[in-house]
Amino acid sequence: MLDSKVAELLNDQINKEMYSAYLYLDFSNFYANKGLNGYANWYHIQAKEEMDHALGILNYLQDNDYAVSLSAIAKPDKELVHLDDPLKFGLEHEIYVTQLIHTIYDAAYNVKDYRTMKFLDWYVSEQGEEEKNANDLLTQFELFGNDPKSLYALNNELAQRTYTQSSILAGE
Ligand code: OFO
Repeated sequence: MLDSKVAELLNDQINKEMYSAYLYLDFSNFYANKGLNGYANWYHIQAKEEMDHALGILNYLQDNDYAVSLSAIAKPDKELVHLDDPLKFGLEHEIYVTQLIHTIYDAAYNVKDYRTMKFLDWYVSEQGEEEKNANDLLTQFELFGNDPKSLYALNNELAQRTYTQSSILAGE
């Protein structure tokens, strides 16, 4: 039986992960409209991964006999103007999500909920990777994004990204 505070935080996190997916779809649309289909592809796949993260938590709550309750997903509210705006907001957003995951981890730790801590280990590592990816995207753009040929090459590189289902759902 899950502690009610831990379960509520996990339930809220489903919404936060779905919002992340929405936010990244918004970034993808921005780049598609700018003709940068590689960047659009990268964020489209990122959105799918975020949905996997949401489903991973939903499954965990269901497996632990918690009645999941879904709430409305907010409209992405970032004003995107410059080509690097999504990259900056993306890094900021991942740092924020890391804090959310750590808050749930703290709540689980406080009630000695070792099962949830073990479950959240995957999300803790994933956030480390995602902060790094977001930081790398921004650094590459800062280094090369102002040169059209380099931007063309970067965009082509990002077009190669393909989706693989997150391992958090591998048991499905
Ligand atoms: Fe859900 O992985 Fe980052 O935000």
